[in-house]
Amino acid sequence: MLEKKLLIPETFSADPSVHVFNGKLYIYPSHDRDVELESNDNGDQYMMEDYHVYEMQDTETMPKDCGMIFHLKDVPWAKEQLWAPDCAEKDGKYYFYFPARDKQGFFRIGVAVSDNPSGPFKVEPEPIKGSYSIDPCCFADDDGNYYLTFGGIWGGQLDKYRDNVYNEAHKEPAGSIPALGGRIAKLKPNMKEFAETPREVVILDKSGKPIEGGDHDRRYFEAPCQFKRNGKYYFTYSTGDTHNICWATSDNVYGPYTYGGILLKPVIGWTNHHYCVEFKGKWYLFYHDCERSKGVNHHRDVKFCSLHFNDDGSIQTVTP
Ligand code: FUB
Repeated sequence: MLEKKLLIPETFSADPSVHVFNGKLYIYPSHDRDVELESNDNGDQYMMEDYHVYEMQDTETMPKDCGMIFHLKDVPWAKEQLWAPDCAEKDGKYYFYFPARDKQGFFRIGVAVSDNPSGPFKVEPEPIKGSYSIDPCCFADDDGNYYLTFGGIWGGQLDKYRDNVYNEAHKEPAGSIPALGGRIAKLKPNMKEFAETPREVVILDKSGKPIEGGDHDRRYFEAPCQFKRNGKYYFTYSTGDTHNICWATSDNVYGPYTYGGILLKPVIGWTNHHYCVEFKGKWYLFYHDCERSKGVNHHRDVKFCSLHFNDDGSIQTVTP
């Protein structure tokens, strides 16, 4: 059984996004570098320089490294920090979304395109116009529309934005002020541009009030994942400094989403990042931890385990 085992022992890997393409699982993780770097709250230790893609025949067979997707030097607009990516398929083409700091130090989201889930991918010369912050997740709705959700506070810079405009003076809301939400924008049919101005993904508590900025156990921090099950939209995310992965649901892709509970409790290491995927009728949770590196935050390893839903659609909490 590979559940909760090291999947990519030859290197460090993090931030898995996972898709079923052509009947196989494809893992698109970040590639943590085996170098010594000092950790801080800005995430300066996450100095990743390339991406690899991994193909997994089934949940019993170790993934195969299909090679490098691209290197930082292949991205003309990017300066550093290739953080959590995602990939989506449309009409036989594969679109790989990734964040990086541009030459001015602002996170933007780029796209690379391939005819094959394992590449080779060709990087678009410019980031997506109007994109900012980190952690893109591309959700394919069953009506043929695709949406990009994204955003992360602190090192990911989302707390500096209001109404999609950057201002250095802005801070993460505190106390009873509503927390910031992730962002969502429908993609144009070309999958390389936003079809609309990004909107905020509001998360409400069960009484219908927005989750407060001071509620660090439940407020949105980073790492969005969106999926649909039995007609319900799920929005799952990390709470950052309290290290939970939480889940929320809505009848509308844009939200508001109602907070449901904790999906994954804190793992070893600061960051908690995940992806929920259905494969051959069963649901799986891919995540990372720093068990092997004994808590070195930028030496993470991708793992997975089964994910269980209750009859009412609620998710059973996973304890790593
Ligand atoms: O890997 C760098 C950053 O750490 C990701 O973008 C976040 O989600 C967190 O896992």
